[in-house]
Amino acid sequence: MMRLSSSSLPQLPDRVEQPAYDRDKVTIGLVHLGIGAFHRAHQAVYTDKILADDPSWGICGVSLRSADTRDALAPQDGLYTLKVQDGQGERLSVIGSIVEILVAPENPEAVLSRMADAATRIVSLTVTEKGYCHNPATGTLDENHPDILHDLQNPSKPKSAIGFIVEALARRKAAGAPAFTLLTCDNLPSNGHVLKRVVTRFAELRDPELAAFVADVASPSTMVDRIVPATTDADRAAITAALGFSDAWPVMTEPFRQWVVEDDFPLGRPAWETAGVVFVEDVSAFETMKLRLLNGSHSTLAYLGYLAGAETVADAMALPGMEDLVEALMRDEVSPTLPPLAGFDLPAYRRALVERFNNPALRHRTWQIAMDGSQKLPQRLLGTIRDRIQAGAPYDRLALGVAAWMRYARGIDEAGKAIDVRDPLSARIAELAQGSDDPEEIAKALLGMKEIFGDDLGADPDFRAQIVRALSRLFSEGSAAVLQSFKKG
Ligand code: CS2
Repeated sequence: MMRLSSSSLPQLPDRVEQPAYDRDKVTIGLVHLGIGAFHRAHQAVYTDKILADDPSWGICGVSLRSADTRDALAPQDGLYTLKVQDGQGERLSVIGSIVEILVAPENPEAVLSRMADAATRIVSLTVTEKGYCHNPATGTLDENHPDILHDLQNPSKPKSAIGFIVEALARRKAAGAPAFTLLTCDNLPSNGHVLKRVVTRFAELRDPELAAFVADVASPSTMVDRIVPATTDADRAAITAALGFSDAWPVMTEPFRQWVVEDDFPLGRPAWETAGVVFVEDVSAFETMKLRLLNGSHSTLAYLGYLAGAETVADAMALPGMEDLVEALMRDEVSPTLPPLAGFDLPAYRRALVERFNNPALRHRTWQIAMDGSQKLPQRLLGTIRDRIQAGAPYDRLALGVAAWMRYARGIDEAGKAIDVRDPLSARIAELAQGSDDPEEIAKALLGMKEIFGDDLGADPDFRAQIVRALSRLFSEGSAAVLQSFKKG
């Protein structure tokens, strides 16, 4: 079987959409840190749509850790297939906007010179929550993070996104070149502010003059949304069969996509609005809505679903009681906390979420969403809980989500088997919570983790009582039975 590449484009089946521009004319204007599946199903797709009008915005994708993506895409000239699917059908497109791929650990210098190049006007990121090397409860730089300590010692051989950004900005400053715009696309509240805060603090630790330059960098906040499960071998085989060419690195996604961006790009930006991006002055209301409704529900259903034996989100939604729980969580507990969005149909948004979670064509594993819970909980569930407490309003479903995280992150499933918990804090969580199976003790130990629960929530007696109640039910009845009790009618 021949490989997908520039030379195979003319032979692809007609139904496969192709880049509508001459890729040889595309030059690099944007460097993206973290070219995982999400970037390739989201920002790279929006950019693919504008390159015919302006070929100066090609993407240089950077992997900060593994060489997998480069190794898979280099023989394919950077091309890959995007499969958009739901219960009704599927659409295939070959995406061509990534024209260079660099692997940071192999050659940090190549990454830094690409970022420092005057033609690079935007540096965007999808490095996941933990990639910001910050304290998730406060949104400030974790100055004891091993990568941060390393990057302060070795500024020209950084490991973290933060280290790369600051060193590249230092080089631009030294060359008298203007700073690029930072564009974070991770699921963090006020993501642009958080990024700006951590890079400025990091620069301060290096040199105060550099910090002044970094403090002036534009760092608009964004809200990104598209559900993108990890690609499987079965996906690769299906794409290869459909294309007649093999594709080692396709991405699977849903029809829905949304990107809301604050319009602050001193060196210019792609005309992404022509591809459906919404530019606004302040993205925070969109961000809060998406993080609390979509991601808050996602995490809740991932932990409860995993514990009840559901492999995918769609399987979890099919558990008796789950859909009712998620609907009530969104409607009664989350929605009243959301800032107003003029003209926005919130009930329709919630209905669409339920439908998206039920998408039968996506095999989105609960285990994938369950990852990095310590980094996700604060913005997905805990902020909402704080608002409910302040309003004197009930929040038992939200508390159940947090308790399910504890039950999961402790690392032992309902049958007594080990769970493969992926979380930067997994070792500490296990140490704190595995010694006992008493809900009181587990809640007490985990609520003491201030980097997750802050100084306030962990010490709130009502919150603790709710967590203990939910955890006790999860231990004594099991997740499936707890879910059943939410079943309507
Ligand atoms: C998910 C998100 O993995 C997760 O934690 O909740 O990746 C989610 O699919 C996206 O934010 C959807 O836009």
